[in-house]
Amino acid sequence: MHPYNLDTLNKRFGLADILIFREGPGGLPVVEVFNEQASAVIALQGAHLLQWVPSGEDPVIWLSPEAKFAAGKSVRGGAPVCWPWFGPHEREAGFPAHGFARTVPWEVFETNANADGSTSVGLRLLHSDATRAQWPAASELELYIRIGTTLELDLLTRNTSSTAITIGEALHTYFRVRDIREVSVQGLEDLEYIDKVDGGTRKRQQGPVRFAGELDRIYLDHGSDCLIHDLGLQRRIRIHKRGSHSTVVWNPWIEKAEKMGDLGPDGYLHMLCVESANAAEDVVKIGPGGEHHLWMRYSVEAL
Ligand code: TA6
Repeated sequence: MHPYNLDTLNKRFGLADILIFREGPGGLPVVEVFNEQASAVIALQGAHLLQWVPSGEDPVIWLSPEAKFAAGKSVRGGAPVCWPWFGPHEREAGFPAHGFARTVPWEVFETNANADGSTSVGLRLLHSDATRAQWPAASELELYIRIGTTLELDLLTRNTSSTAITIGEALHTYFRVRDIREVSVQGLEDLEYIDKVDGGTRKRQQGPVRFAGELDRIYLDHGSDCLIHDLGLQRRIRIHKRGSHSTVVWNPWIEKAEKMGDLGPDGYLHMLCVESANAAEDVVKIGPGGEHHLWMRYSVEAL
C-alpha cells in the first residue's frame, strides 16, 4: 500500500482535464499531465518523471519495457533523482547507489496551469526515520517540473540545519534514441572526464562522444549546453542547465545490459543517459540556511 489518497489528491491538486492522479504501474500513484503542448507522467515515488512527449514529437524520455514498479525500488528509465549522493556512498557500502531520493515517497504541494500553456508540478521529499538514518542533516528537497514544448526540472536543496552540508546529485535522465550507434553527444569536447569503464582514469574528450561499446563517464567542470544528436530520429535534444558542474554520459551496451536484466531486449540500443549532475569533485557545499538549485531544460530541435 502507498501513503496516498488519490481522491484527496485530485480534489486538492487536480487541474480539470489537464492534470490527474491515478494508480500507475505496480500500483504506484502517478500524476498524468495532458496539455496542448505535451503530455507527461510522473510517479510520486521518487518524484520520478516517467515520460515526456511534446505534441507532434516522438517520446523524448526512455522507459524500459521491463522496468519494475514496486514500493522502495528504483525504476529503469525516466529521470531518476539521485540525491544526496551520486554513485556508491563513499563510506557505507550498504547504502543505496545514487542515494535514497528516487525510492521514497514524495508529496505534491502545488500544481499550476501556467499562462503560457505549460503545466507545473511541485513535489517535496518526505523524510522518515529510514532517510534520517542515512542522512541525519536537517534539509529539504523539492522538485519543480514544468511540462510544455520544453521540459524544465529544478531540484532545490534547502539546508535547514545549523552546519554546512555537502551533496552529490543528478537528474539521471534516460533519453530515447533510435539507435545508439547513430548518436553523438556534442558540447563536451576538450573536457576532462573520469572513465568508469577504465578504472576511473582521467582523460580528455576528443571531439563528439560516440558509442561503440559500454561507456560510463563523468565529465567535470561542465556548465554549458550539450546536444544529443540522433540521426535515426532526425532530431537533436538540447540540455541547457544551471547549477550543475558535471555531466554524466552512460550506455551499458550489450553485456552490462544483459547482466542488469531490466533493459529489455536490445534496450541498450534505444537509450542514452545524459545526466546533469554534481558528482566527484563537483559535489556542492551548502552553508547553514542556504539552498542550491540544480536546474535544467530539455528541448527538441529538428536536424
Ligand atoms: O550514471 C551512470 C551509473 O552510475 C552507471 O555506473 C550505472 O550504475 C547506472 O548509473 C545505473 O545505476 P542504477 O543504480 O540505476 O542501476
